[in-house]
Amino acid sequence: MKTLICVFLLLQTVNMIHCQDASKLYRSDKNRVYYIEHEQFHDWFQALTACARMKMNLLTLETREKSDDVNSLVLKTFGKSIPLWVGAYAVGPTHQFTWITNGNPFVYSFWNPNQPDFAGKQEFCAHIGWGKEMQWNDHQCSYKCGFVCEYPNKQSELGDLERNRKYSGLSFQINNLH
Ligand SMILES: [Ca+2]
Repeated sequence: MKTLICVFLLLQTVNMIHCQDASKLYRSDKNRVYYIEHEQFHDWFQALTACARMKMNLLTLETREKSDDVNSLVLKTFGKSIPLWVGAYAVGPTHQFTWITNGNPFVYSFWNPNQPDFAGKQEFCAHIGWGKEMQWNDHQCSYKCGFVCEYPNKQSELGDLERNRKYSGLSFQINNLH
């Protein structure tokens, strides 16, 4: 039985390490933690799933303040604008762009001029990083690029980090913390 538990824990640990690369956790100027995948490209559904596996959400950007914070983090970290999926989808016959974590339609937006254009009537997923200032664009959901995840709320954010740290037995640091 003990052996069985050990094997289970080992598998869980491997799974945890596999799911979250701690070097991709970044702290923003506004003291928020984001997971930014910028090396391995995913389509929108793969990005959604990858965040969920880490008990995170594909990013929601409902305010200018938060959008500016994320844009600033990306531009500072990578030195340029890069396309990254966020958690927004054009829902229903009117193609109303909607945040998938809470179902709210866009109030604030930072679309690149002439976007969203639903090009070819095939662009229903939203990403940031389309233009030098990280403007937004709609793209085919099958397009492959990076993505940004966030913890569901500020309380669980530190709790999850701490749990991951204990669970995996790894010591890691969040980028920009030190
Ligand atoms: Ca477009």
